[in-house]
Amino acid sequence: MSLENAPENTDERSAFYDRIADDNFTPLWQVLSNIITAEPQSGCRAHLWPYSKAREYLLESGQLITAKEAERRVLILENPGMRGLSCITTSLYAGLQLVLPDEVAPAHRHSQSALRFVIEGSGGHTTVNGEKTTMEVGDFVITPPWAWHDHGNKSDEPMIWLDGLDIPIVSLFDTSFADRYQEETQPLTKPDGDSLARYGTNMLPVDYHSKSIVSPIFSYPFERTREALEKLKQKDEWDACHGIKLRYINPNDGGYAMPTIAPFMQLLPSGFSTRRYRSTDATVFSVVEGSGVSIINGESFSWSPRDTFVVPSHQWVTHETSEDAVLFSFSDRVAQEKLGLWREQRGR
Ligand code: 1HN
Repeated sequence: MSLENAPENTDERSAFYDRIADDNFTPLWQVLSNIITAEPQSGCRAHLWPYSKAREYLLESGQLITAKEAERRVLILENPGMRGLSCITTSLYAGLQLVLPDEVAPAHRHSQSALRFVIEGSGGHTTVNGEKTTMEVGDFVITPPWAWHDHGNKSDEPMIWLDGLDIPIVSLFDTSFADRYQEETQPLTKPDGDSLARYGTNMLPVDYHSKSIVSPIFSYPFERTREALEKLKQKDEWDACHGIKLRYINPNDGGYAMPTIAPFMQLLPSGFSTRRYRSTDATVFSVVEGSGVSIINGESFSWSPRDTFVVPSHQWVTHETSEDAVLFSFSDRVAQEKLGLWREQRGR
């Protein structure tokens, strides 16, 4: 079922539309079928950004500008169907960030939430609300809305990570605020690993009762996530569409770790072919281990470690692997669920 197309035009109607347009009125019946569609009509297109190319461009940008001058030295992964809009899906932003040895990305804060997913390097760090977190490949790190954050790299290798932000969502609501810290970096007020020890060991401090919608854990180390997936592989009751898929949670309530972005990690065992699946949350994938092929809306995308690819809303997808593959992903599913909008469909 779809809504009817616009009614026929007559000279009399056209004259009326023109006349009321001057006073900022528009007849709904002329636009109804464009604004209420039977299915999602998105500009968002499936796409894959190979890491070899991304890395080359990032390192080249490292010769052109410092992290400090750029504020954040990031190459935006711009959806080919929405160029110029600084987004990877209609509702989310993604980019790849480079911090070179001894560089600092200065402290600031904004109302947008951010996640970091570490792709290359070891021993770089990000400081969030007075707590420093060391970054290792595969770690998932949160910057909550309005939290002071700065990044650094005291190692002798480049650090590269994927940034995911809810920039288009915040724009939609016209709620963007940002602020620069008075110094380049913020003071450390907690020991490293404090929040992980306090909130991230399946225990909570006695008398802790936070209802915060952002997880109090800043960093979810890859090591633990990987171990969990490996353990779950032993019992071969895998989801036909997702293989073994876990979501990162907020220990306050078991909900998603962030209020606007839902993060996941999944393992697709070697030789696994997923059943067709689609959902309304356009999803960004970052390949951690293994290689495979995803068929998105009939188009084939071959991926290998460190590549990024995006699956648009409501497009059928299947994944196929010839070795164990580990995929990190994120989408706006958490926001859609809260708003009663999220849908999924499993094919045969
Ligand atoms: C930001 O603050 C970071 O803190 C990265 O690393 C990317 C893109 C737009 C706006 C703020 C960061 C960003 C950003």
